[in-house]
Amino acid sequence: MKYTKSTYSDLSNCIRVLTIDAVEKAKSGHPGMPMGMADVATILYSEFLRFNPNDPKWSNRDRLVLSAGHGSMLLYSLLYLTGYKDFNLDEIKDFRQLNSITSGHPEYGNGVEVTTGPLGQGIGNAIGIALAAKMSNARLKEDVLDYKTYVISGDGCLMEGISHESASLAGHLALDNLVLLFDDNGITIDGKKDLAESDNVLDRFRAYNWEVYQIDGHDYDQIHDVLTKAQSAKKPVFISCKTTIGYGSPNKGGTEKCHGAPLGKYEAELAKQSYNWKEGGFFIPESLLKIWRDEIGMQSYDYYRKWQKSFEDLTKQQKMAISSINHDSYLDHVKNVVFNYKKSFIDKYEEKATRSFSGDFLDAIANTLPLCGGSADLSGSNCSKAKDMSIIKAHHYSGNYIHYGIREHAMGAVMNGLAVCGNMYVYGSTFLVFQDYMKPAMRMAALMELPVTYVMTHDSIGVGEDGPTHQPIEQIASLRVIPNLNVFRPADATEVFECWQLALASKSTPSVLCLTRQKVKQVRFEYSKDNLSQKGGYILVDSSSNPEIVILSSGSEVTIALEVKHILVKHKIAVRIISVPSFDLLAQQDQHYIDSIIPRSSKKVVIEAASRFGWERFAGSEAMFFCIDQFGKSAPSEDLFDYFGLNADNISKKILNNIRG
Ligand SMILES: Cc1ncc(C[n+]2csc(CCOP(=O)(O)OP(=O)(O)O)c2C)c(N)n1
Ligand SMILES: [Mg+2]
Repeated sequence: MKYTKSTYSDLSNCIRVLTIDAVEKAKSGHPGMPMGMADVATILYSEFLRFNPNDPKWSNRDRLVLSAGHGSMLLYSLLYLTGYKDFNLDEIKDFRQLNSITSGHPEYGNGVEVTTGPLGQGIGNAIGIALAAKMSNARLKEDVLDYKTYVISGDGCLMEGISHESASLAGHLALDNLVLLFDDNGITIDGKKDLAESDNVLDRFRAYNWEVYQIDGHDYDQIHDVLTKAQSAKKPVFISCKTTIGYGSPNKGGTEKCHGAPLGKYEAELAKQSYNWKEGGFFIPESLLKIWRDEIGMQSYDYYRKWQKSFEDLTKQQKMAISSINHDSYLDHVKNVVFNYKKSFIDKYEEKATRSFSGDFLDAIANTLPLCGGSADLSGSNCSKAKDMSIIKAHHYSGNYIHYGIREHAMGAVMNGLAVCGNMYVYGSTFLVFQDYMKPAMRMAALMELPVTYVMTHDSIGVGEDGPTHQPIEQIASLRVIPNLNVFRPADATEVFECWQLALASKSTPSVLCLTRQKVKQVRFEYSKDNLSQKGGYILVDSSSNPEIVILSSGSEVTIALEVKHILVKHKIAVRIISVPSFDLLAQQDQHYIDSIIPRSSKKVVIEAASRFGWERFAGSEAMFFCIDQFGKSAPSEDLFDYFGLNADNISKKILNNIRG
C-alpha cells in the first residue's frame, strides 16, 4: 500500500469532515453513508481507480456509480479533493442549494458518473456501463476499453427488486469488469435492517454467479486485498464492506439517527474530536490536500498518457465507435431508408400491425447502425429482434441484441447505463402495459436526457382476449405527462417509419413507440420526404378549410376517424382529421400552428382507445371524447371496440345527434 495507516486515516477523515460540514451548513443531507464508506472510497481512489480530474470524460476512465445516491457528499468530497475543476470549495459549501452542481442527489455530469436517487437503479446502470465496454471491445475486435465499473450500494439498493433482476442479469452475462461495493452497515431509515430483511445477501449473490467477498470496511489492509482480487475476477464481484454508519459520531454512529439529518453542532464537534481533527469548517490542511490532488488525483496519469497514445493510433471510425455516434451520417442513411420504405409500403399496400412495420424498419437498419436492442422476453411479440441481429451472451459480446429476460426494471436501468456511454442507439421492448415495471428508469432517462427508445407493443384493448391486465388504459396518458419524454403512437406504416426516424434523431429526449398488436389500414399515401409526424399532429385529410368537425386521433383509431369522416361527409358535414402521432411534440408547437390545424370555432372530437386524460389541452372540455376511462375486458378485439363504442357507426351517430340535435 502506498501510505501508512495513519495517513489513510487522515485522508478518509477529509471526506468525513467535508461531509459533516456541508450537511451541517445545508441543514439537510445524509452524513452517515459517506462517513461509513470513507475508508473504502479512500483505498479505491488512491490505489485502484483510474481517472483523470483534468479529463472527466476520458473514455477509458473507471466509473464509480453511486446507487445509494443519498450519499452524494462522498462523491462530491472525492471530486473536490482529487481536483475536479467544477467541484471547488464554494460548490461544496453550496451543497443542496439552488443551481449548485452539488445537488441533493447527483444525476450525472461534471465528473459525476450516473448516480441515482431511486435506490437500486444504479446497479442496473452500472451493468449497462460495464456491458458497453465489453460490446465496444467486441465490435473493435480489440480490448481498447479496459475500464472497471464500480457501484456503491446500500442495504436499501439491495432490498429493492431491481437489484435482484440486475444482479441476476450481470451474473448471467459474466461481467467481470463490474464490482459492487455493498455498504453493509445494517441500518436503514427505520432502524436496523432486520426490521424488514432476513435473507442472506451474500448467498444471494453467490447464487447469481458473482464472486463474493466480505471484509471489514474500516480495515485498510482488507479493503486493499479484496480490491486487488477484484482486478482479476472472472465474474462480477460483490464485496460486502461491513461498516459503521456515521463512523466516528459517538452518539449517532451505528444508528439510523445519522442516516439523513445533520449531526448537529455538538455531535459534529465530537465526531471531529474522534478523528483528532483540529481544523475549522471546510478546511483541509495543505499537506493532505496535496496528497489528494498531486498524488492521488494524478495517480493514473501515466496510464492515461499511454492509453491516449494508443488511442491516437486508432482510425477515426474506431475512435468514434468508442465514445460517440456519427449522427449526421447515420441520420442521412435513416432518412433514405424511411423514404424508400414509405414509398414501397404505399405501393404494395399491406395491412399489418404497427409493431410489424416497426420490425420491418429494424430489419432494414439493424446492421447499418450501431444498435443495441432488446426485449424483456417478448422479442417475437414486440417484433424487436431484426432478422440479422445477433445475441449478446456471456463472453461473447459482439452481438447487438440483449435477451433481458423477464426483467423490465433491470432492462430500463441497463438501457440507461448503455446510453450514457453514448456510442450506441439503445432500444428495449415489452408490452406497453408493462412499462409500469420500468417507469422509474424511464423517468431517469427523461431526467438525464438519454435518447433511448422504448418499443412498446400491444398498445390498447386491441390486444383482445388477454383481458384487462394486458390492456393499457392509463399508460399512454401517464407517459405523456413525464417531462422530456416523447410518446409516439403511429397510425400506419408511414407514421411508424417517421416516428422511428424522430426517435433515432433525438439527442437528449427518450422516445416511446406505442405500437399495435392488431392490423391497421394504411392512412397516408403521399410520396414525400417530409416527416409529417415531426410536429406531433398534422392535417391528415380535410374536406374544408373551415371544418365544422375536427377529429383528433392517434394510432389504430385513425382508421376509425377516417370511416367517421366518410359517413359525416355524406351528411354534408365538413370534417378535418388530425392525426396525432405524438401528443408531446404537438404540445411543443406554437399556438399559431395548433390553432391553424385545430380551429377554435370547430366542434372537436377525440378518438383514442385509452384514457381521455390530457386531450382537453387540444380539444377543450366541450369536446366529444371517444376514449376509454375504465379498465378493459377479455374478449376478441373487434368485440371490445364495439363494446366501448369505438366504431364509426356509433361515433358518427353521436356526432350527428350532437350537432343536428
Ligand atoms: C426507490 C427508493 N425508495 C425509497 C427511497 C428513500 N430512501 C432513501 S435512503 C433510504 C434508506 C436506505 O438505506 P441504506 O441503503 O441502508 O442507506 P444507509 O442508511 O445505510 O445510508 C430510503 C428508504 C429512495 N431514495 N429510493
Ligand atoms: Mg444501510
